[in-house]
Amino acid sequence: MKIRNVEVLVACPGRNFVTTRITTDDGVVGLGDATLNGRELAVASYVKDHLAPLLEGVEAENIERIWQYLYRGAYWRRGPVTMAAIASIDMALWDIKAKSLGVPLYQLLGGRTRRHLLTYTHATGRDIPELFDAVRRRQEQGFKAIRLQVGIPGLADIYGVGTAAGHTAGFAKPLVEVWDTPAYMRFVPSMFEAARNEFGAEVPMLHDVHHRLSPIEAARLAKDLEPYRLFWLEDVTPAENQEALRLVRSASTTPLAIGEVFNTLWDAQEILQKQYIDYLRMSVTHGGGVTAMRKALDFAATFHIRSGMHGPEDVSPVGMAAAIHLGVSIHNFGIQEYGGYRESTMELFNPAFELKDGYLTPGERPGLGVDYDDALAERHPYSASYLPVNELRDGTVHDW
Ligand code: EZ4
Ligand code: CO
Repeated sequence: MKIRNVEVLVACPGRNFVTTRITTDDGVVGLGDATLNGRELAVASYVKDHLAPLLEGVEAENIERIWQYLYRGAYWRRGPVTMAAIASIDMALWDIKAKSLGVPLYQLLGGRTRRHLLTYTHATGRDIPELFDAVRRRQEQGFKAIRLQVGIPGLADIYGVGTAAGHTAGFAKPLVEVWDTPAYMRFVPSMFEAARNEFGAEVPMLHDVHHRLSPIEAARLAKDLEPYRLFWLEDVTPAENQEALRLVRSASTTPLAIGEVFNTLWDAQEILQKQYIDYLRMSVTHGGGVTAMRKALDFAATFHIRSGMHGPEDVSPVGMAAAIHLGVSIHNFGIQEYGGYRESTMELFNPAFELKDGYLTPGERPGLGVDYDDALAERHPYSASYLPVNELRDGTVHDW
């Protein structure tokens, strides 16, 4: 079974998605997610201009070899553009192999280790009452675990809340958000105190700091939030300097999750080995595909670290399907983020996975269980869009 062609499909059914489609000489079609929010066309070019020509005529069955060929063979390794491109090829090849054998992908990964996957979704509000309404709506939809993000008094827009909330299509230039660390650190613990009083001790609650704190600030926030027993505190500090997490770890027992911007196991090596985190946030889409993520999560397992794969709306349903198949097969699954998709996105990809009562199942369709509707995609052309950037009150660029 040889690769006949590799296509790159770009569409914007409300937000941009990049999808790699591989067709074999006997007509089996596989899909892979290559979406890199705000840098979509760079990955599209990487696949179209640099990978597709190398893959035509190659045996589609040899997934591990192809992964090594694309990773080692390029000389230039790692980085989000390269790894999202490789991930999309890898996903498409796993999709093809499972379809050609007539089984859902998780069967090739060792079968199921659990019935279904616990998910968490997002609740946001400009203030606490609005946030609590959002939490109630999410609970009514069946979600058990919820990420809470709230506006900070005095700040117009902050991560996850405000005009850029959802940061989807139509931001042809990045919006600017204004950030104030002391204001944030004063307010967030009071929000979680109120949330525990309102919703009780049992609801798993999460929070995303989005890389905004220095190590000593992160340590204090983790400590201040300790009484509210978060499921996890995410991206407390930018993780380029991983040794910085030692300070946060020694200050509190609030569980930590990091890794949504990581692309390879090497990016996570130190925080895994030193057990600085509890959940690894790398996604299949940005972590080099099913082949690489399986290895990364097996490695994490030896340090008692569980999966918490990134699952916002900008990981396409193809990437989400890959995460779900992997999640039901690994032993050290933790939780799956599920941002949810608008209807136009679900129509475009027609995923077999199902969300019921806050739990995801992969479905039983062969392969990843996703399609691609070319006619529908044509009605939603690419539209340049960027995430916001963040500035301090004096105009200093800050982490977003
Ligand atoms: O801002 O996916 O945990 N989720 C997140 C996301 C990220 C976007 C970046 O493309 O932090 O909402
Ligand atoms: Co995040």
